[in-house]
Amino acid sequence: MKNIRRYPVLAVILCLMAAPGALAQQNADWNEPNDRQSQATPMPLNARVEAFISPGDADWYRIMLPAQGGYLEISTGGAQDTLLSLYDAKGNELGSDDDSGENSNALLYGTLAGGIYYIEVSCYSWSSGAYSLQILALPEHPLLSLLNATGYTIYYLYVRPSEGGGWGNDLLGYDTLWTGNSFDISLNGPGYWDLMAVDEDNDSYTIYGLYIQTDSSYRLTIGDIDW
Ligand SMILES: [Ca+2]
Ligand SMILES: [Ca+2]
Ligand SMILES: [Ca+2]
Repeated sequence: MKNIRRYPVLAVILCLMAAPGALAQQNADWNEPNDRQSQATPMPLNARVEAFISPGDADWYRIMLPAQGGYLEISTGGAQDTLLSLYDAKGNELGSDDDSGENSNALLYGTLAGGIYYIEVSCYSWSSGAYSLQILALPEHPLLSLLNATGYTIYYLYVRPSEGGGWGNDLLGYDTLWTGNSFDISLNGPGYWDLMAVDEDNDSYTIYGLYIQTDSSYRLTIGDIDW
């Protein structure tokens, strides 16, 4: 009898401990029902939504790109192992990703024409949990403003994508970049970029893996010199 009496007390305590978390998780996805393209939640650009996913769940979102199109970066965040797929207005899959983002998060990016697109978030693991979805519209040609703070005149300047490829042509051409002056480099898309400068003494300065999303600046100092 003593044991039987204890169970209800124990059960009540367990419920009190478990219920707030479970309720908060179930209520976390205000976008449901959104399991199909026709139920997709409209989402503005440059926005972030917090939602909840379980195995078997699919969360659809709808975005609209202005007529001129643009460069989009779509990513998930949080501890869940998510998958991302992108579809055009007719439902053709344009791309999908599993783990290119942070940890097990998904990341899709690229230049898209104007129009309506659909994003599907699904779950790769057997656990349920919260995630965030972020949609960033980025400039197709972000400007990197390089300030020469080395104390020396720069004669040659090169840029290349960090993922590979040659340095290409000297961006300065017949010009030189005096110390204290800036030079704007138009990059061929957001992403990781390497930069190399050569000064009047033929000393070089190389910066690897600058992550440029939007117009940015970099201050090149003597500390960047290659030894
Ligand atoms: Ca959901
Ligand atoms: Ca859903
Ligand atoms: Ca993943």
